[in-house]
Amino acid sequence: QPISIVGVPMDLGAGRRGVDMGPSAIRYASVKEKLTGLGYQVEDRGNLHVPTPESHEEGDQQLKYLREITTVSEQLAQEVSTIKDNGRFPLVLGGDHSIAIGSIAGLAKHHRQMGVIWFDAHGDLNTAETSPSGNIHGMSLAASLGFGHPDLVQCAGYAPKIKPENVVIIGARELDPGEKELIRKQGIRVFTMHDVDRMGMGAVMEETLNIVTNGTDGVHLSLDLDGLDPNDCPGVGTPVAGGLTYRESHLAMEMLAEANVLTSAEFVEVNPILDSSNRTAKVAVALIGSVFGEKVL
Ligand code: DIR
Ligand code: MN
Ligand code: MN
Ligand code: MN
Repeated sequence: QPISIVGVPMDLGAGRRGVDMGPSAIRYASVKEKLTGLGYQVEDRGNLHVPTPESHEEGDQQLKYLREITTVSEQLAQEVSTIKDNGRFPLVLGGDHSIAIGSIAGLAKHHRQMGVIWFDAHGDLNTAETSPSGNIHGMSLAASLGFGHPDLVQCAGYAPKIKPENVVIIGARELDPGEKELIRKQGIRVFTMHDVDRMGMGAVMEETLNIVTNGTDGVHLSLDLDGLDPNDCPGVGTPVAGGLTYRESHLAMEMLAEANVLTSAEFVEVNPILDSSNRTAKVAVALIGSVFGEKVL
C-alpha cells in the first residue's frame, strides 16, 4: 500500500519546547528514503500549520493551549481522513503526543472498531481533573476513549473514537494516580516494564496482537519515543529511566510487520534539542523500517 507522510510540528501539548522540530529531525534521518528503499510508493504531504507557544496564551492551567490544540487536532483529523480516502497508509510524524487526538479522530471514522497499540513510558490517560501538569499530551489516550474536556473528546464531531478493550499500552513505567484509576475502571491492558521484563517482548507482542485484532477492523500504532530507554533515545520530551531497549522495540515492530495488521502509525515526542547528533530520530526511522517490513535477511 502506498504511504502518505504528514508532519505535525506541535509542542503546545508538552511541558517544554523542542518536539515541534520532531518532523524535521525524522525527515533529516531519511524516513522517505528508508520507505522508498523498501519498495513503497511514498508521498510527503509536508507539515500542518501549528501556532507558536510564544504568540499565544496558555489559558486554563489545567488545559494549556486547549484552543490551539483543538484547532490543530481538527485539521489533523481531516488530513488523516483524506489520506484514508485516497486509499493510502497514514504515517504521522510528531510533535508532542497530543496529536494522537487528531490522528485517531480521523482514523476511527474509517475504522469504527479500531485497535490501538500505545507504546509509551506514560499512559496519557489524564484529564484536566487528574493531570499533574495541565499538559494535553498527557491526556490524548483518555480523550480518544471519551474522557476529558469536551473540545478534545468531541474532535471531528463524534465520541468515543476507540474502546478500552481494544487498547494496549506497552512500556509504561510512570503512571499518575488518576491514570491508574482509569486503567482499573476501564480494564485497559497495560504491559508495564515489569511485565516486559518477566514475559519478554515476544510474549507481550503475541498477547498484544491477539487483543488489538480481536473483533477490530484496523490497528493504529501510536509510538512515543520515550517508551524506549533514554540511553537509546535521549532526545525525547520527558525521558524516564528503565525503558524498552533498542532490540525489544525492534522485535515489537518486526512482529507487527509479520502480523501485517497495521492500518496507520504515528511516531511522536522526538526532541532534537535534547538529543545528540539526531540519535533519537535515527532510532525512529530504524523502527519505521522494521514496522514496514525491513529484515536483516
Ligand atoms: C505526565 C507526563 N503523566 C503528565 N506525561 C507525558 O503530564 O500528564 N506523556 N510526558 O508523554
Ligand atoms: Mn509533560
Ligand atoms: Mn505519550
Ligand atoms: Mn510518554
